[in-house]
Amino acid sequence: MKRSRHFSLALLLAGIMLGTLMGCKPKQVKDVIDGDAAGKVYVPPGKYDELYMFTSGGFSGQVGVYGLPSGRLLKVIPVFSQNPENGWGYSEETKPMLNTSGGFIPWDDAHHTEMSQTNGEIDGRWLFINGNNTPRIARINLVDFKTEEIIEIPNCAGNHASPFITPNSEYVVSATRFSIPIQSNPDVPINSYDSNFRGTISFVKVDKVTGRMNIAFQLLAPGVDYDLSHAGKGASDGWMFFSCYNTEKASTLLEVNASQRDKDFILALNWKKLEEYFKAGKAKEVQADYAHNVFNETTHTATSTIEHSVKMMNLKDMADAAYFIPCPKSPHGVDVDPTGEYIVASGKLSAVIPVFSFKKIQDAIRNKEFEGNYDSIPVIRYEAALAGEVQKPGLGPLHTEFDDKGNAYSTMFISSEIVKWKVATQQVLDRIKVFYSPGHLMVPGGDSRKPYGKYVVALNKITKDRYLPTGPELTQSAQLIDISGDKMKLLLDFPTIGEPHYAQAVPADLIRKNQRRFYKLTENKNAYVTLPPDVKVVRKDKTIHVYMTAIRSHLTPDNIEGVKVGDEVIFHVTNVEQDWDAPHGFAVMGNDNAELLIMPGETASLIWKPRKPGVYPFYCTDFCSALHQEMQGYIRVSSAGSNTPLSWGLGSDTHVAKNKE
Ligand code: K7E
Ligand code: CUA
Repeated sequence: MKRSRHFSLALLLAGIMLGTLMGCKPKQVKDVIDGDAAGKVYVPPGKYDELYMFTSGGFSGQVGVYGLPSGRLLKVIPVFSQNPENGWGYSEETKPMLNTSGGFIPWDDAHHTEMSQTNGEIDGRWLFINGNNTPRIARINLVDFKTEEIIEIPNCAGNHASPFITPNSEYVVSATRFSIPIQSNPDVPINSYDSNFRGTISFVKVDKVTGRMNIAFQLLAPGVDYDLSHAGKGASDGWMFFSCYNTEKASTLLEVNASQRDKDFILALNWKKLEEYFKAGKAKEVQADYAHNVFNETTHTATSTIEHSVKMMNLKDMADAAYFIPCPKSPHGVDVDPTGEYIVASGKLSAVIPVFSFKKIQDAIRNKEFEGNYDSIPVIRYEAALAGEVQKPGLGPLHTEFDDKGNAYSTMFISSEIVKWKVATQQVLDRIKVFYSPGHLMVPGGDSRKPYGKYVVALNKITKDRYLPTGPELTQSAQLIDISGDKMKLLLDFPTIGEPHYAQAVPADLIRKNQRRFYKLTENKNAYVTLPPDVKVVRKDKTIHVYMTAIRSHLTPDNIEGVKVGDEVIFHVTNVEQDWDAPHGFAVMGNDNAELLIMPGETASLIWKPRKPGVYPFYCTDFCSALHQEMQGYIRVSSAGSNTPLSWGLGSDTHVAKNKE
């Protein structure tokens, strides 16, 4: 009996997928390309784009920075993955950023960009992003587009409902996608899911001035899958909403077994109340190891500290702080409109999009309009919380963003379209095809209290025939759509790095005016910072430190002798330029890590272990001047037993090491 139900559900899913493949799409879907599309996306040479867009790099672990409306890629910011282009995660200064309680982990799966907010508006200071696989949250400083901090989230598996921010950047919040056995002995049978598996929700405090993160408290929560989240704002400020699936608590064949119940949940948390409980001392300290990595902008060096405990509260003991709201069919996105009154939940297999009213949720709580409990948490009656449903939006609703005119835009993964509807009436106004299968979508400022509007960007999972083919592995893509009029109009397709789950965009001025152009040498506190008179080479046992400078167009020293096989050479290169756009690179023949790309005023270090005697060239890897090709030198390596003295020089200025070997 049970088996046949599984089978028929699988058939239904297969039918939907087949329908998509065979191109059966809902009627009235139009492919509208704006007649003046070229004019609307053309940014003449030498002119700037109107907006910065930040995309998550998905399985690349990085962040992409694009200009809109041109779609030009401006930068890849390395976050959770090593990046040979600039030595991120390879240089000695940056390696600690990728440290975790489980050691050095040079890759992750990044999903949600989240910019800091003041008063519910994007303030352009920091960009947060989650590492999904090895649970981590990173913070990028938008003054220099550099990852400045990464904190690991313990007691978490699949840091997916993360990092969603509260309206004054009080917290970035993270919830587990996968429930797991938490605490004491986690070695339990998988089929004991129901009794042993739990979720956690972490409130990570953000310092108002420095942006520094620390885990304030964690909540032990029912053992379901927490998928996505958004903070309340305006009317609903102080609350946080999470989509939950697998309320069936299945641990195998979730495709079928987690799709049994007609409704799963939205979890509504009163975080201000939870904060009060926490301040009143309701949390227990539990043992948990996690790394907290910080990049210091004056030492240009990261440190990694392992922390050993977190404060935990059990959600079911937190009276009046948590409520479930039934939500059809495995909800994915949960999005809050700019006023904070409407909470939109997208059930992946649902035929409607439910829109909940914050006011009605509050009334229902006051009047105890509950249909029962789930794991000791009251479940509000669906109708009591509902403002209305968007009827026939399309197939496979995933995510919703908002414009500045009271409209919402939702992605339909299966029917490959964006649907525009009116938030207050839930009436569908327009729809446009996208190519193909959008996940998230993004309106600039579209998850904040003050959307900028003008465009929506579809972040598509499948590109198939949209670009020149590149073998089996194809690019991901974004599509820019004009939403300034009543009808949505397609303007531009452009490829993206990795898989762009979520993205955010803001008017360029908000960020451009704060840009750092170089690091001041006078403020460089790196342990190996070197100014021209202090250039030297120092042996400490089998480690040789080269205190090197780089300036157009020479590296000092450029001749080094006295290195022996078995030594480890560390080149500490200070770029002594004090000018915008004057980086130098550094590589030495056979170095088995990556190059260094050193910004003006910065110091970076690279380890090199020569394997056999010889003379090895090193050079600047960034074409920095007319005499860039001359920016080169040699290092001589002698056999292990040789007595070649350690010496270095530039031109006629040569030195021999005074220190004893
Ligand atoms: Cu929908 Cu990870 Cu936000 Cu991808 S998630 S699409
Ligand atoms: Cu410095 Cu090329």
